[in-house]
Amino acid sequence: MKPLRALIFDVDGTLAETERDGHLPAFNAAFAEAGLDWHWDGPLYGHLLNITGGKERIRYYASHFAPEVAARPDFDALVRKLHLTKTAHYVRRVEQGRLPLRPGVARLINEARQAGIRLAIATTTAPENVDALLKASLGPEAVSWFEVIGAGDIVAAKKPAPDIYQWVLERLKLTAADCLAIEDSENGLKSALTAGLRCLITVNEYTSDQDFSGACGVLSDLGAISLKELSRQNT
Ligand code: XBP
Ligand code: MG
Repeated sequence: MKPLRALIFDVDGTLAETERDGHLPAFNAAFAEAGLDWHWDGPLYGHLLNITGGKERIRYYASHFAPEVAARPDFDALVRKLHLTKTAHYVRRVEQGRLPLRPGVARLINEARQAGIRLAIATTTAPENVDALLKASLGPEAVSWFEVIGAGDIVAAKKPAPDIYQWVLERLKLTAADCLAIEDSENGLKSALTAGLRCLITVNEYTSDQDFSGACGVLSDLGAISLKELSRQNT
C-alpha cells in the first residue's frame, strides 16, 4: 500500500457549486452584453456541461443552435471576447462571496496541510477563476498551498483526456499511485483514471446520474469523510 502523498482536486463542481451559481449566470451575462439573444437555462446547461471548456462550450452551442453566428467570419474573435467577458463576470461573482466551498473541502485541505500531504489542482476552468475562488474562500495565501495548479488551456486536450492530470503529476514529480484525485463528473473521472489515478467522486445536481464506474468511492460530498479514510481510498 503506497502512502498518500498528494491530493489533486478538480475545481468546478468539486470545490464549490460553481457551474450553477457562477459560470451559468456569467455566460448569460456575457451573451447579453454582446447583444446576443442567447440564454442558457439550467437543463440546457446540464447538457452543455458534457463539453468541457467554456470556449469549446460556446462553439458547440453556436454550431448546433446558432449556425448563422458560427458562420460569421469573426466567429473565433467573438468566442474569445465572449469568454473573456464571461470570465470577468464569473470572477466578480466569486469575489462577491457568492460561491462558498462545498462541505468538508476546507477542512480536508487544512488536514492535508497539517499532515504534510501535498495539494494540487487539475481543472478545465481558466486559471484566473481558480485563483479567485481559492482567495475568496480560503484567503489570500491559499493559492500558494497548492504546489501545482493545472488549469484551462495549459493543455490542448481537456478532460476527459488525461492530459491535465499528467501535466500535474509531472510537475509534482509523483507517480499516479502516490496521489488521489477528487472529482465531480464522468469527464473528470475518465481523465483521472486514464492518467492512472484513483479517483473519489463527490456528486452534484448536474452529475448525480452520470456513470462513475471505476471510481474508488462516490459520495454526496466531503462533509463526513476524514483524511484517514481518504488516505485509505488510495490503497
Ligand atoms: C469544468 C469545466 C469548465 C467550466 C467553465 O471544469 O468544464 O469549462 O465549466 O470554465 P472542471 P471555463 O475541470 O473544474 O470541472 O469557462 O473557464 O472553461
Ligand atoms: Mg468538475
